[in-house]
Amino acid sequence: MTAQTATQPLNRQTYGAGSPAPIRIIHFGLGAFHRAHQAWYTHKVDANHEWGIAAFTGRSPQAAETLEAQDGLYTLVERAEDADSFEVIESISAAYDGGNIARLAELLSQPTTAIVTLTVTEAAYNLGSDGQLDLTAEAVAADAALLSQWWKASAALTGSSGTARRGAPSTAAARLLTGLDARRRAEAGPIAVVSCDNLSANGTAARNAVRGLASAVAPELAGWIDANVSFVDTSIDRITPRTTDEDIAGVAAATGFADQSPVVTEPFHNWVLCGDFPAGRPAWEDAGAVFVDRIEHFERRKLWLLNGAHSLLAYAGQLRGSDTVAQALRDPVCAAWMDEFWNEAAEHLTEPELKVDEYRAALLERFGNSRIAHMLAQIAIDGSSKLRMRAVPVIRAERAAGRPGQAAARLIAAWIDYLAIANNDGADVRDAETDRIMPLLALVGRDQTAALVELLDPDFAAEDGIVDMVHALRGSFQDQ
Ligand code: CS2
Repeated sequence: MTAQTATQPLNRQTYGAGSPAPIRIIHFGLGAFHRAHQAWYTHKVDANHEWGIAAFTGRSPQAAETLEAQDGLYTLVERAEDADSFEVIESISAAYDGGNIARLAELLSQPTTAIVTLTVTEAAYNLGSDGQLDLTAEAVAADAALLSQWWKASAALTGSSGTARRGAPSTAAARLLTGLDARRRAEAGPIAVVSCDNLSANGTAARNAVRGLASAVAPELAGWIDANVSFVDTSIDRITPRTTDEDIAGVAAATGFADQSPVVTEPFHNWVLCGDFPAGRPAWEDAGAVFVDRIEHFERRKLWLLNGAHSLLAYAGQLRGSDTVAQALRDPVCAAWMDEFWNEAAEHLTEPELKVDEYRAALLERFGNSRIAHMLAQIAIDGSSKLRMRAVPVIRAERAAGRPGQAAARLIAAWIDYLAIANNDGADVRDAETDRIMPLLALVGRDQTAALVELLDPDFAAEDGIVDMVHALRGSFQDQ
């Protein structure tokens, strides 16, 4: 494309797109990742415009306003090592503030609505270390109280749609539960809920979050969910850094559209799904999605090799002065730690179809793409919930095999050093569990290490040698 100077706004009229496709998919978490992944897959396979998405924001309502002003359209920039390519994505038919529960309920009451997808972050599931919904978490407790009050007052569960409701739930599980209750009352039939967050067994995680809340506030609804909601497991993959002002200017210069909300992503994409779609689905396989009967090993490969390495680079790399993934990879010390971590994890990724050597080689290329400025500080957010998926299971598997799990322990040590240094410097600790982490950072020495290891996994603190192994690795990041 040639560079242009004059730009025009991006919307269905200026772009010459047809009317938005009818809404059949509801999405929670209108971030860049959703738009680079599920919305892109849907766009690719929906030439007849049958599968529109209604996307609800999670934490930034502003995102819905910006996208609505463009009739849901946005530019996807595929950033390869040598060049960018640009494509306008048309699959989002409407964007809403996540607090718009009335609209959510209305859409979920339609029998034509077939799928709910989620990208709400690992931490937003509010699961405890036993994998069940943590009903004591402040936001969950507040939503449970609110829903009980609504349903008592409106007798919603016995059939009437009830009186005007005050307030709105803030957690994804409570919002979804409200929508599912509307669907149940409308007798709109079964539906698939598809978690696209980086959690192992993410379908079960979504079920535990939603069903856990239903059991606490409306057991009858829990029964309806068991009979009517299919929770699909997925492994999702596409590296998508946050959009910068420079990206916005670059899209305008290259395309002539003043898109206020483009997304930049890598060319690679992968989506593995396992589960039923009782009300139908787009033919995502036509864009490369893979439907399997068994998914755990694919999830482990992605969570350990890609995400685990990301977190290791995020903490160790920043401690050693890097800002991006590609920079950290150019630091031979970080690269060697990552390799060691991969070797350790690979011991437990033995199914031939995982093709671990090829996967590792591809990851080196993807991480090395220096035109993707994937900020380590972004990856470092919410380490507590991420490390429970990315480091803890590798240590467990290693110890079950009679080895210490040293490379995964280094990831935990780097996380603790990173938090301790941020705290000493008065910087923000960005983690959904900050309230639990901050008092632990006031401890010193081995006590601090033990407390943070215990936060990740209560069993680890008692298990011989784990805390000492992590503690011995602390303080080793800057001096090599
Ligand atoms: C990253 C992921 O921020 C993070 O925690 O590890 O967002 C990662 O980029 C994606 O899972 C890639 O598919």
